[in-house]
Amino acid sequence: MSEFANLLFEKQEGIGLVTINRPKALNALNQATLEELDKLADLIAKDTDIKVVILTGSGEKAFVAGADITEMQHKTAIEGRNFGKLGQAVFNKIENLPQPVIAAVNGFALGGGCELAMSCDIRIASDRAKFGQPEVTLGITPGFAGTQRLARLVGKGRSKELLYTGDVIDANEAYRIGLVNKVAAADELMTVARAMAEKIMSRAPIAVQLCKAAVNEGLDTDLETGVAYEAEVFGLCFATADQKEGMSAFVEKRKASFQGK
Ligand code: CO8
Repeated sequence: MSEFANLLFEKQEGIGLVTINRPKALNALNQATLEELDKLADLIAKDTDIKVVILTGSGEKAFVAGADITEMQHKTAIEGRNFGKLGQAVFNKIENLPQPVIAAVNGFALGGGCELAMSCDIRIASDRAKFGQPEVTLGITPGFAGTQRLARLVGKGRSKELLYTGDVIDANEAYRIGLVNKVAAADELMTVARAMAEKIMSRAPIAVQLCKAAVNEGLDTDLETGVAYEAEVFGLCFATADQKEGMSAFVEKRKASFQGK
C-alpha cells in the first residue's frame, strides 16, 4: 500500500516499515513529505497490528539529508517559523507514537534528518551513516527540535560543539557519544533493525508501550513526577493478562507467550 508520493509504507508481520522516498533530493524533507509523515503517523498510531515501526531512507546514500534547502531558500520569517512548527509537530507525533520506533539510519542524517532520527526511540546506524546539524553553515539554527533533543541525547557540551561547528561525524563517533545505539555493516542494517524489532515484539506489548510512555513523560518533567507516573503504569500492568502469563511462565519455567492484553 502506498497512497503517498514521498513515502513508502509496508506492513511486515507486526513491523510497520516507513521509507522516506525522495532519493533524487537525498530524501530531503519538504512540506509535502512532512505532511505525509504526519498523516502516516496518525494511521500507524491507530493500527494495532503494528507493534514496532522501522523508519529508514531510500537509496544507499542518505537517510534524510535535511530539510529541503531549495524549498526553504526564499521563506520569510513567518513562513520559516511555520515550517519549523510543522516539523516539530510531526516529530513530536513520531516520538509519542504508542509503538516503539527504530531509525535504521542508512546514510546521511543531517539537519532535519538527524532531528528525525532523534525523534525515534532507538537509532541503528549503517557504518556508512553520517550525522550532523550543519544549520549554522546555512545561516540558520536547527528548527525541528535539534537543539533540544541533541542536548538531551549527548549532553550539553557535545551538543553545543556539534551545533556551533556544524561538524559531520561518522557512525562510530555517533556511537561513541551516545547518539546511536548500535552500528551495523551497511548490508546488514535492515537485518539488525528487524532483529531488534522482533526481540521487542516478543516482549509484553502493553508493558513495552508503557515503558515508552514512562520514559517520555519522565524526561519532560521532574524526577518526582516521573517516578509517580511510573508507579501508575507499573500498577496498570497488573490489570493485564500478559502480567499473569509472564509471571506464571517464570514460575512454571517455560517461555511466556504474550497476547498484548
Ligand atoms: N535539500 C534539498 N536538496 C538536497 C538536500 C537538502 N537538504 N541535500 C541534498 N540535496 C540534493 C542536492 O541539491 C542534489 O540535487 P541535484 O542533483 O538536483 O543537484 C542531490 O540532492 C544530491 O546531492 P549532492 O549532489 O549535494 O550530493 P553529494 O554526495 O555531493 O553531497 C551531502 C551529499 C553532503 C549530503 C550534500 O548534499 C549536502 O551537504 N546536503 C545538505 C545537507 C544540509 O545542510 N542539511 C541541513 C539542511 S537545513 C535543515 O535540515 C534544517 C532543519 C530545520 C528547518 C527549520 C526550518 C525553519
